[in-house]
Amino acid sequence: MPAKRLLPTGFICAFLIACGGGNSGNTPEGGTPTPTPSVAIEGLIRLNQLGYHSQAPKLALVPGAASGDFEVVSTVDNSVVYTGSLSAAEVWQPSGERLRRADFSSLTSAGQFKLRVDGVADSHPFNIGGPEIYADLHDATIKAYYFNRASTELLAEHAGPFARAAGHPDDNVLVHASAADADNPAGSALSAPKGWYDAGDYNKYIVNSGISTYTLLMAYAHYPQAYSRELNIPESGNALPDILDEVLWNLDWMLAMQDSDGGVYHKLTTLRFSGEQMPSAATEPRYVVKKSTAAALDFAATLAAAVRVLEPFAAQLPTGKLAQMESASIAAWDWAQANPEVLYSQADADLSDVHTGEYGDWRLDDEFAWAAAELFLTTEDEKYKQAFITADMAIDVPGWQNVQGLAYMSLANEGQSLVSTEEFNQIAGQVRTLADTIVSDYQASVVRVAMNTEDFFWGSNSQALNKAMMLLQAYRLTPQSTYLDAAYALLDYVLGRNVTDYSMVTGFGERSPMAPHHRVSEADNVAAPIPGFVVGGPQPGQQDECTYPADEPARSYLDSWCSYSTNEVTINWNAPMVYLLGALTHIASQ
Ligand SMILES: [Ca+2]
Ligand SMILES: [Ca+2]
Repeated sequence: MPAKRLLPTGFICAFLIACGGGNSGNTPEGGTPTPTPSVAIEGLIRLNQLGYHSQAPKLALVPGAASGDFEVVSTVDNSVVYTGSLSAAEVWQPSGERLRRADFSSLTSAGQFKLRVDGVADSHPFNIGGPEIYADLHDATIKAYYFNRASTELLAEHAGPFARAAGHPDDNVLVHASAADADNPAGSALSAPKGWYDAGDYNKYIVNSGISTYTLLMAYAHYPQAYSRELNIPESGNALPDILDEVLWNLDWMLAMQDSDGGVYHKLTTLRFSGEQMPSAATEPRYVVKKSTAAALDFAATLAAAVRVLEPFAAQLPTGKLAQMESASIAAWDWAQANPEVLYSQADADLSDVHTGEYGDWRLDDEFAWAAAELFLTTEDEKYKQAFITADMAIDVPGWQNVQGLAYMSLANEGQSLVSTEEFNQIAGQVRTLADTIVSDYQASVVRVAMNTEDFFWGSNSQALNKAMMLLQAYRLTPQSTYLDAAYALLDYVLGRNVTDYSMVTGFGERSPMAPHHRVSEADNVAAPIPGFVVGGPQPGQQDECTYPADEPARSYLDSWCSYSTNEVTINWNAPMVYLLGALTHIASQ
């Protein structure tokens, strides 16, 4: 492998995003040097490495062996600005560690600080400030989608050191035998360009595109004020907010994945994962494979939601685009009605030569419920409302396989004028019940984060972020501070107030992943990973059989290319982070 180039300080800011928030944690010039405290206690102080909104709760985790008071000191002049007492030491079950909390929520003055505890190394520097402190991070988490665009060259003017040649034109995609029909025999070709690479690999999967694209659409729809900044993408400066330009890049691909009978191909893929190559070098044949019910329903839901969110911009879109999306959505729904149990499994004989991500799902009531809810809100046709009621799905934290929470999210935000009071109360009641459970877990947690042992599964960071997104749905119905506090705690967790001491977003925080399982970042000859990607996070499965520093669910994380089970990136893990940052930034500015 070639030697990697190191980036000069500030390079990412200069080329990629209009940085200016100053939340990089650099020591300011001219301050009194901080004396090194004596370190006798093993373990680190862990906190949100990006920082805290002034009005937000502010907690840090301190090793249980420490005791007494803690101090918050200014990084500018080393003055003590706050003193408090540590909580009692308790074991946090998911990590097995004895931990104490330092609560400095009542410190609201803006500035850059460190936390100091006798016998422990000083914390990473962190900021307290206004709504703008997450602006650069928010922009980067959206721009990550641009960096994962298929079928296009990334120019230096937009991508800086991460400029790259185009790859995967996807204008000559083969029809796999599992997808063949009279119109499209096996081996015939079709065109399905654009879209985003799903993750660290170069394939494109409809199921995971659904929840990701929907979440970005709602991020904009619920907090449009948070999307006025431009992201320096090719479409910056046109009449559309850049986040919607980004979404359209993927919607164009999704539309091309629909067959003439309304069915939707499950994925566009090579037969095996490619090597650690740049996109332009990964030229193996690509296929559309079997049409599945899950793909049809996730497609139907996402396209229906897109029609509503994009409607105000109809004049800026190609003529007929919204009508095309709506009829595509309805056609996919109709196909799923006629084909309600076409499951996708690579254990089946007709897919035995396909070895890439499966996104298999054996329970589809939730996909029916979600597509029904979105089509009801878009068309106002009562038959879809009835289908949602018939699916009879209780709310849950959303994930790619478990999407009924998205139905409740849409209905709670947009359904009030379309359903009876009793029906709306039921929908809102489900949202509040879920949020109240998350709040109870938050309040009962030793670390004051609503992450229990069972939440540490593959992509645990997205579980944290999707819980936060659902808390915000309850907050939108009833602006109760505990919903917001529990959501802030989940953000803190992902940004460093976790036992790994990593801020789990590439390029952000004093210690962030340097070797994500992301082919472009691995192959691009730039030492730094592409910024703005949320990695999967700790979970005890260790399916990649790499060597991990610990086995406990909350500690089983490895910053290595090897660790595809904790250190990969995907479009559905970034999306709830985009949503959360937009929401909290907007709420903090009120
Ligand atoms: Ca734009
Ligand atoms: Ca499902």
